[in-house]
Amino acid sequence: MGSLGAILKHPVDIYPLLKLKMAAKHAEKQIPPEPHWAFCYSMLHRVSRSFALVIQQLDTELRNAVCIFYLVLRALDTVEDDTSIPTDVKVPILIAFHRHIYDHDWHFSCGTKDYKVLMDQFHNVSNAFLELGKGYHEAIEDITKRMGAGMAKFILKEVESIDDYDEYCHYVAGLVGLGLSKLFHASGLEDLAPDSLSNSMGLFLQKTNIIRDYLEDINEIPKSRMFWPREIWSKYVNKLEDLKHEGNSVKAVQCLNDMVTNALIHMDDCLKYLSELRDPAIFRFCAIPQIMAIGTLAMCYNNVNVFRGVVKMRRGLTAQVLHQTKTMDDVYGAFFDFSCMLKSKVDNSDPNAIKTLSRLEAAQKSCRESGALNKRKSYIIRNEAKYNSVLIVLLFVLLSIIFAYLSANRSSY
Ligand code: IN0
Repeated sequence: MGSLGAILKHPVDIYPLLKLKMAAKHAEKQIPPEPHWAFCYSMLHRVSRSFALVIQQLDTELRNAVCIFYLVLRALDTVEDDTSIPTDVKVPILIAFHRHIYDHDWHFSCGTKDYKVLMDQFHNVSNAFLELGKGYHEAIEDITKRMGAGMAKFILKEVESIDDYDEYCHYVAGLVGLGLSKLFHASGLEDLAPDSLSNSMGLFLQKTNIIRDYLEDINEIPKSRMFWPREIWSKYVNKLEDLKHEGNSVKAVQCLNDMVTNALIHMDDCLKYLSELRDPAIFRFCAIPQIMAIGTLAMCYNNVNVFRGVVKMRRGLTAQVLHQTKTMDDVYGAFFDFSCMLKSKVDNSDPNAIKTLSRLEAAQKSCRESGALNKRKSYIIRNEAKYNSVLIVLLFVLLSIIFAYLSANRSSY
């Protein structure tokens, strides 16, 4: 549930963590009885944890389509990620993946742990896919085809320029945005969002993952995976792996801050996309990962630990985001708070300080102009202060009681 130390430091996490635990228990009980659907939903819970809970709240028909889309993409990703598959085997699989999903018994063994199970028993995913409606089939097939081709292109090519970086992120995440917008539209619950906004939603998430996962990707065995664009890192070091060496900490953090500043470009499009959603469950499904992303960027910015281990939002904060994100006002509040946190970490001597601050200020302006900030109660960072003062008062009362008790005992001797 989260370590005791973290809970004592952040007592505000206790209630959301308990609620999260209960929601997870409830979701586990809702697994459908048909074996192929049971496989898909239990797989979803195993590979995406908290995100699965948000998918679970979607309208049934759309939920099934999103669950299958998610698993198809995870499977495609497992093939792309498995550095032990030779290129001449991997490329044809990626290119033909959109056809494999129509095949009742296609499977290809690769990946590890849960992903290996997903790949070995992929026939369950195909069987469930075949039961979806035509509109969903078209959207999933089209995106899988374009993503597989894009991934194949980048197996043979490195991410050199910032344009390459945007193109790679488009294939692996921007297209997910386009696909989801098509699924929402096919469900009849939303208008079709403009492709450029859907793309930005994916880019913001994927760039955050690429920044956060630097060390994991560079240390990948048998071969490093490199997604940071040379156009950015070559300003600071000669080789991407040099960023993890302790002697290069100052340059490494400047490079990291440059990467975060690049990701911030997408904030405004994300706010626009979210503000145009109508269905409350779709809204939550889309908003929660975006808030997690800006929260993660705020943790990573100016933080040398990105090059030493894993920098993540604590579980309690994730639980808070899951339970407190209901309306667009909550999103403006969270984006505003995390932008404040980021702004307070910007050092004027950083080479990109002016650019970073202007991007953050632009996002804060949108949040302010929405009018949501004045009427909101309090969110994440402010809450913490409120609960901490309650805790200090409680501690003070407890100490006074102990003191009074000890004084009374002493006078009786
Ligand atoms: C996602 C996205 C996602 C959700 C909602 C709207 C989106 C719009 C555009 C693009 C992507 C959108 O969200 C998930 C979130 C997730 O999986 N979180 C993990 C945590 C983690 O760190 O991995 C969890 O365990 O909760 C996401 O990251 N991706 C994703 C994949 C498929 C679908 Cl259908 C939706 C992956 C990625 C690469 C960012 C697109």
